[in-house]
Amino acid sequence: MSTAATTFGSPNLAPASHSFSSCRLLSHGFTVAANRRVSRASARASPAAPRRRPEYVPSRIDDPNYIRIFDTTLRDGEQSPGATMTSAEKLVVARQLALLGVDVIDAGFPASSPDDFRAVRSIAIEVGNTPVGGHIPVIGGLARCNKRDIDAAWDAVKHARRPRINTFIATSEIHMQHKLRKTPEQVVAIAREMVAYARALGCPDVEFCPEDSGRSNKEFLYHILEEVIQAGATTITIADTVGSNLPVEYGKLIADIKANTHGIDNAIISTHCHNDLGLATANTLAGAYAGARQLEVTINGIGERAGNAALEEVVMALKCRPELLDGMYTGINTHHITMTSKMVQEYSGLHVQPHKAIVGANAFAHESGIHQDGMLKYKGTYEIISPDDIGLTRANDSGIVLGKLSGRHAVRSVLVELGYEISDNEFEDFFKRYKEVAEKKKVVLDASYRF
Ligand SMILES: [Mn+2]
Repeated sequence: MSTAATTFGSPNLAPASHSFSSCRLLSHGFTVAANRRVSRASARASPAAPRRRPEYVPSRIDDPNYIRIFDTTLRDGEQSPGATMTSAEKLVVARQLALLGVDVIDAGFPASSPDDFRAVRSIAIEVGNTPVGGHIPVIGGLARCNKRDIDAAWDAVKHARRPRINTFIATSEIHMQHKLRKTPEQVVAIAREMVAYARALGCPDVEFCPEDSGRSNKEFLYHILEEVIQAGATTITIADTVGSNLPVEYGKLIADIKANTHGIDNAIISTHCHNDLGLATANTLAGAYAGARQLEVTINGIGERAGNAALEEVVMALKCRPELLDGMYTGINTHHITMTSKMVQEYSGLHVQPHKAIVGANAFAHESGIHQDGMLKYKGTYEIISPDDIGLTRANDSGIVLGKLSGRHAVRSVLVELGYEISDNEFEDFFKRYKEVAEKKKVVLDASYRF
């Protein structure tokens, strides 16, 4: 239904203007007219007013409300069965992620294959040195806690202006015992040593993730995190690796880590949530609410098994409801969401379901008569987000899709749009016949009204 261009790879897309103001649900309870970008000059004073992205410092963020968006589409997303992308495709997606304004691009796992090493290296060289709207994203590479992986990650990302090594080791009893076959103290020693090794290579920005944090003993987590922060970790990532946490549980885990880990103020806390129970976005927001200031997400929510938290869902929730999220905001230029979603669908081969939040084909479509009537009168009646806000151009302005449940108002407005002028009596006759056809077909006319 979108008419957005489908030629990918061109960096010459729409200008990177930010509009933080066109969400229809605002903190003061008033609404903004549909499809209207509010310029910075006219932006109202509210918690969602545009702010500058704070200067990047690995271990701290000078604005307590700023949320870093760490996109792992090219790493965790690529771990989706069947989603493998070529290094050339990954470079094109990375350019698009920079345009979208993500803070960190998790570009891949350099030790996993020579092609992935090349992909991460070329992203670091090009995207990691090219300012887009005055901003250069951090380029990260994944490494297990061993020297070979860390060396490969560093060799790939060191070309970027802002390189990051992202290393991990499992900390849950079940993983340490059955997968690593190591004692907890051995795991702590390895983590501390490998974080220090990554810093000693010259990497100023090291992320450490206790894998399966969501099922790890909390006291043990506080202990290992204290050790790695002391060894130089600048971001620590709390991963619900298996997607089993509930929002209240995950939020408490982040809050407890913040309250009980010595030295935690010297690092950024990050979320990493999987969607096995359909809770990845909810858990991510609970994490942010509890103090996490980096959120790991993927475009369209792709990723291992049921996927990761979706960038578009997390970012639009933060944008739409800042009053409930303590005024948190991101540096994402949401106008590029639709284009980025389409690109990742095409390159990964993973197509989103029609009712997928934000980017599904039906996310801004209205078929029932009651909803259509509301939409034709005032779009805020049934839409909390302006399609314009995510760069979606609809075939018709109100997102009307004609079907069995459509009413007179919508059917008549479509006829007028098509250039038919008919009397009230003629319309009643037409409408009766329309309903007969509509009962037999799923959609009478597609979004562009072609039979
Ligand atoms: Mn993951």
